[in-house]
Parts: sequence; C-alpha cells; structure tokens
Amino acid sequence: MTTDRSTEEDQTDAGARRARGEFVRGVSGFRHAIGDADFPAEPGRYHLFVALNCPWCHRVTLARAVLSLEDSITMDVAFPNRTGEDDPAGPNLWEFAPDRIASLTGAPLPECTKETGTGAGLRLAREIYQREGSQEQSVPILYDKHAGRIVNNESAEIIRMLDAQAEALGSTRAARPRLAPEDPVLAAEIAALNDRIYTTINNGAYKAGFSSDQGIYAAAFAAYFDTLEHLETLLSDGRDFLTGERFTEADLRLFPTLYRHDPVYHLRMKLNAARLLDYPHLWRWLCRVHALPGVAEAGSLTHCRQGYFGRSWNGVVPLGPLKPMPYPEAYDHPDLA
Ligand SMILES: N[C@@H](CCC(=O)N[C@@H](CS)C(=O)NCC(=O)O)C(=O)O
Repeated sequence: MTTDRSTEEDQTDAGARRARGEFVRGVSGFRHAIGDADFPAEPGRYHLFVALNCPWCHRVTLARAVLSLEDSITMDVAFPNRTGEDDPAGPNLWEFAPDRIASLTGAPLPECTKETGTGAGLRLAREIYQREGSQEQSVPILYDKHAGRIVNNESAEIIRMLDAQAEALGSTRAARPRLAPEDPVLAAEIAALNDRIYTTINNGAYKAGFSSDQGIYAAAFAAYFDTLEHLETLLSDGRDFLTGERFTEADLRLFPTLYRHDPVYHLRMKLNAARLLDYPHLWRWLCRVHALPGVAEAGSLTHCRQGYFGRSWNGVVPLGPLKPMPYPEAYDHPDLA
C-alpha cells in the first residue's frame, strides 16, 4: 500500500526508528466517509470529539467553523491534559472533565464538556473506541450519533468530507469557501503544499519537539524553517492566501501549527530559530486567517498552553510571550511584523 504523504507518516521501519529516538506518528484506524451508504450526509447526525490543544483537532474545528457547520455538527471538548499516573484507568488518556482545574487559570476551562455524543456519558476518549473493539485513543473522532459508530479518526479525511458534504450536512453560510476546489491545476497546487506542510511543518514540529535524537531534531528544525522561508517568499507577491485570492485547505492545514508557533512551539518544540513575527508576510497571512468568521473561536491558546506544558514541564505553564503584546491579541495586529 502506498502512503499519502500529505495525510500520514510513512510507517517503514517505524519500530526501529522509534527505538533510535525518532518520533513517528501512527496510522488512524477508522476510515469511513460521510456520504458512504452507511453514513448519509444529514444535519444533526454527526458529532466531533476534540481537544482544543491538539493541532489535528484544530483542523477539524476550523473546517466546522469556516464551513458554518457549528449548528449541525455537535462537539465535545476534552480537557487539554491527559490523565495522570494516579488515574484508575491509567495515565496519558484524553478525558472529558469539565470540572477539572487548569493549573494555568486555577479554575475549570469553560470550553471543556462532558461526553454527550454516545449517550453513555463516557469519561475517556478511549472508551469510545473500546465500544468498537479498538485500542486507539486519539482525537479527533468523527462520530455518527444515529448509528452509534465512529466514522473516521483521520483529520485530513474529516475536513475533506465536511467540505464535500457541507450543504447536505446543513451549512448555513452560502458564501462559504470551497476548501478542496475541483479545478485540477489548483488541486495539484494544494496537494503539493499539503505534502510539504504536513511533512515539515505540521508533523515536522512534533518530530523536532518529541524526538530524543539530536540529528533527527536538527533535520526537522532545518526543514521546518526552510518551509517557512519558502512560504514567506510565496506570499511576498501580495497574494492573500497560499494559492491566491481564495482560502483553501492548504491555508487551513498550515494555520494550526503557525498559530502555536510563537506562544508554544518556539519553546516547547525547540523551534527557536525565529518567531512568526520575524516573517512579515506570514504574520499578515496568520492575522488574515485569524480574522475570518469563526476562526478565532475555533481555537484556544489557553488550552494549547495548558496542554503542551503538562507533566513533562512539571505542570507549570510559561506565561509569555508578552512583547510586543500578549497572544492571541497580537493576531488582531497585522501591523506588528
Ligand atoms: N492522524 C490523526 C492524528 C491525531 C493525533 O495524533 N492526535 C493526538 C493528539 S494531538 C492523539 O490523540 N494521540 C493519541 C495519543 O496520544 O494517545 C489525525 O490527524 O487525525
């Protein structure tokens, strides 16, 4: 089977690569589609399980927002930190815990919900999978409330199906973007961008931050900043979005990583060659996307900060950056770069 390198990582020798200290992302097991015979496109039928700190979930919450599907696809939000060693079910599990206290704010996080999609009021994302005999536990999950089944747990595919079925799913905004346009030239351009952005930016950030081998980190670091330079040059001709005048899937998939770069990844993923603020065209692009309807509400830097600086950072969350101004307020200021 060939791997789509814009969707998931090549699994060749994954065990040996992990043993050498490389972070290798696994493959998602549920690959059905809305529009298949078992999963008809209907408003109100589908549900998302997400964590707002997770960048793969962020793709999906962005697609739901820009396609105006908030009223027709319901959503539950997990707490940004996983369960601890003392949890009866074990550590490292996504948990629906609206009453859990965030160390950053000293209070529960208002976006966090109970699990309302299955009707069983489950506590852990893993239990949603276990009902179908699966050992996975990742978010995002697209769930069919009518059939009581997981449709898909691969964000690249979930955003494609929301885009393709937006109208039948009950999108209320006629002027919504087409994330994956049918024009073959544009589609090829988006595919090439997706491939490079997935490998070097979206997954590349994790390869830099979660690998324990200096050489693998250094290669991921170099590839990440090479792509930022490439995208800065691409945008320097004055285009609004990566492929021209229209916001597409390529922009959507770049956004979650760059949104996290200055406030989180620069420090947590050791991607400290430069800030996004050091790239004027990319900075203005980030602010432009952030200003699109629904985008600011589809993410949360509080959840990101709380989630990325968990136990491995002693549960103490760094408070910056504060200059030239706090984030995400900075994203309302394209003039800062
Ligand atoms: N292929 C998945 C990857 C999702 C993913 O890696 N999610 C992380 C959170 S950011 C997760 O839940 N991992 C499972 C785990 O850590 O146990 C997608 O893009 O949808």
